[in-house]
Amino acid sequence: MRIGLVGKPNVGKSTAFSVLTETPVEIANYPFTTIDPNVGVTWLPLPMPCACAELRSLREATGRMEPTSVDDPRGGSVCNPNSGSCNGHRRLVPVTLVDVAGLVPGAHEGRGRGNQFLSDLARCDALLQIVDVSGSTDIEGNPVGSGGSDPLEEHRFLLDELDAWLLGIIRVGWDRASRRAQAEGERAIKDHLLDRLTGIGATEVHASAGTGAVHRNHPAAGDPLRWGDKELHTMASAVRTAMFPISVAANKADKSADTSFAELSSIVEAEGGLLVPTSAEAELALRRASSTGLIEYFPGDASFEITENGQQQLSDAQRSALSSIADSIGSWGGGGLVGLLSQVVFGQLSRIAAYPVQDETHWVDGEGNVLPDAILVPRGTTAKGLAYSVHSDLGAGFIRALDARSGRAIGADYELSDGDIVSIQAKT
Ligand SMILES: Nc1nc2c(ncn2[C@@H]2O[C@H](COP(=O)(O)OP(=O)(O)OP(=O)(O)O)[C@@H](O)[C@H]2O)c(=O)[nH]1
Ligand SMILES: [Mg+2]
Repeated sequence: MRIGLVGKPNVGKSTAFSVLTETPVEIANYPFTTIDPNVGVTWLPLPMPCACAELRSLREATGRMEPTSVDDPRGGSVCNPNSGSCNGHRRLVPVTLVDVAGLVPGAHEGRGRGNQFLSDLARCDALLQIVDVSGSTDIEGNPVGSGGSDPLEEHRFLLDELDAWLLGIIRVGWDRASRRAQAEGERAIKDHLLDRLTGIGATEVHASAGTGAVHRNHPAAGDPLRWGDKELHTMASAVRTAMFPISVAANKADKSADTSFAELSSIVEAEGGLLVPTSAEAELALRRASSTGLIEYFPGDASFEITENGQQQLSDAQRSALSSIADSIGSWGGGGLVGLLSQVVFGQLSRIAAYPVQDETHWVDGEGNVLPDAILVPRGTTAKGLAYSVHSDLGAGFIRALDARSGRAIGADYELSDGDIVSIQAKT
């Protein structure tokens, strides 16, 4: 799972990246602070309790385990995650984030830093656009105090630049492809799209979305040899929508009088995305207070606990500043940056979790680690598809799988449910 943080310069992309990955990166109030992309990992809690909760109940019910004691540092969790962690059956899974350089209108014509860096977004499953709703920066990210760019315009031009980027890639070799389509039919067009776009993550589904949109929107377009700018633009735009679903963080909401953003919200929702008001800067303050042990805070929550350490060290002013930050995140709704990202991954991208195990009786791997992996896969993924996402050899040698809860055999085409625990048997 890979998500790109995009937007015009100076909106808070790197601040959001820093909040989510807990990695310090360069943040400054001028455009193009970031040039080379920052890549890091954020940890998202699964919406459902970890499957280790069931294992624990089972063990308790059969007298093999005492009920969780109040001082259990793991809050009852009994799994051994290979990556991430699990506390109180709150299982964290990794999501890769890419924070790229800012994009300005006309980037596809070489303005600003051009659109070369968009290839940094290759293979992203979705994009999160950070929009500055405070009006403190113009469309190119220059600080202006107030009356800065319009959030709607900021969103629209970003889509246009992404379309122009894809269009530029698709145009290369188009004449030849459209001639080939005369003999070979539309397959030649899809092959062309795949040739040109596989490197950035396109698949058959995206190629079909592109050609399908031309037929829908230009029924009189005729054969591809006659497709012109309009048709190619429609195709690029449809490929973009399919490849890079977009949601929006209405950032710097702390400096905005109105935090409803109804118009931008409905535009984003019409495209299948969502919008959440955020303050990356405020969340960074909460994260820092939490990582230095002054408060205990779950990202996205509207409240936090002050630790003993914090009781001694935080001044009244600091306490009330932190409280008002948490209150704002609560009053805006949506759970801040983590809440937004969770809705993108589990809602918009409909990812579900599957737990591959080697031993279906004890739910362990070869080394005895309990439920070592929680893998995110798209809803609709089959048992064989899961095998492939664990390892290509496991997919290629797939014989059958077992549902570890029931012990029943499941075939290659079995569609996984959220939280399935699966043991895969394969030829080695
Ligand atoms: N008030 C306010 N300021 C913010 C917020 N998020 C970021 N900032 C400030 O906005 C400025 C730009 O932040 P960056 O994270 O560097 O922005 P960027 O989008 O990565 O910028 P480029 O790398 O130049 O494209 C910095 O001064 C941040 O402190 C926010 O939520 N509220
Ligand atoms: Mg930056």
